[in-house]
Amino acid sequence: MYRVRTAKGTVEASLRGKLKRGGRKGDRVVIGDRVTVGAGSGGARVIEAVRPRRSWLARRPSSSRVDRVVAANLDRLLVVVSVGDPPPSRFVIDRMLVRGESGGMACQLVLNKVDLPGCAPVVAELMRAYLAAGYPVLPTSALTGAGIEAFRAVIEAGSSALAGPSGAGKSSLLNRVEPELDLRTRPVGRRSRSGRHTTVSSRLISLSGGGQVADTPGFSDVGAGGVEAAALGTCFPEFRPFLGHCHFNDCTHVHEPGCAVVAAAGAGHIQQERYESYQTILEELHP
Ligand SMILES: Nc1nc2c(ncn2[C@@H]2O[C@H](COP(=O)(O)OP(=O)(O)OP(=O)(O)O)[C@@H](O)[C@H]2O)c(=O)[nH]1
Ligand SMILES: [Mg+2]
Ligand SMILES: [Zn+2]
Repeated sequence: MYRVRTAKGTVEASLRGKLKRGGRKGDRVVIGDRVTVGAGSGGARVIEAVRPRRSWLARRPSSSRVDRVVAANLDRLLVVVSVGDPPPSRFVIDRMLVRGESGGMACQLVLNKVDLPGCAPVVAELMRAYLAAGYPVLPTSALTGAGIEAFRAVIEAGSSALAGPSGAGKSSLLNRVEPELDLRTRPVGRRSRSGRHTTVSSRLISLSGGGQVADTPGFSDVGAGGVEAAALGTCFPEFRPFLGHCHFNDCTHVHEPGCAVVAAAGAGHIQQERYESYQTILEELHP
């Protein structure tokens, strides 16, 4: 059953059979979808059609070869990582940003747990790196409340998805903004292998101050995919000024002579770590 918000309030509806079959191809009805609801037998309501999506958040479970869309039609993706416990991985951040860019969402980075002792150099380095790449960066602490008003201002406008490794503090941040939500959270060390993710299903939450936010289960790894190899460069905002200036039209920006992206990386206009993430993701798309 799905909960569908309509002009006359929220209704429960099931899926028309032909839409159910889409689920096997990874194309399910997800939070944020705009749907048409009709009458089924015996007064039940049925989702009959799903409108085309203007944006989407997809991931590829490690056990699967197809992407699964987990949220649709949201304005932005907030990639939430903790600056310690668990420690951040630049590659995981980059891969999530590519997911957001390729899904048509505006992306921001949230650095949570800035209260942790000794984290200042990590925070400073990540802020420098991602501001330089063109992303807004929000340092926060769900524990002390640092940065929470700035975080609130972002999520109370339009619609957002929070994604990031399990234990980064996504649910804790939402609880800090709106304690009434009372979302389940759990210490990082107490995650057994079977129940690694505390948040197990995605939901779209309407905040009392406006805005809607999807609290999704932690993505320890979103996997590569969702983007054509030829379009991967456009998912790195700081590459964009150089795209179209390579010697070859179909340049992959790896080994070609006269590549403007490689030259920009060599000259320090593109960070080495970001360029390496690009190469690694490209290899995953093109095994
Ligand atoms: N020190 C510190 N701990 C935090 C902070 N935010 C969250 N935590 C702790 O980190 C742990 C994980 O937080 P959750 O909010 O459950 O993490 P999550 O990202 O929602 O995890 P999943 O639902 O599994 O994806 C909990 O023990 C929180 O109390 C913070 O800003 N500082
Ligand atoms: Mg959670
Ligand atoms: Zn090139």
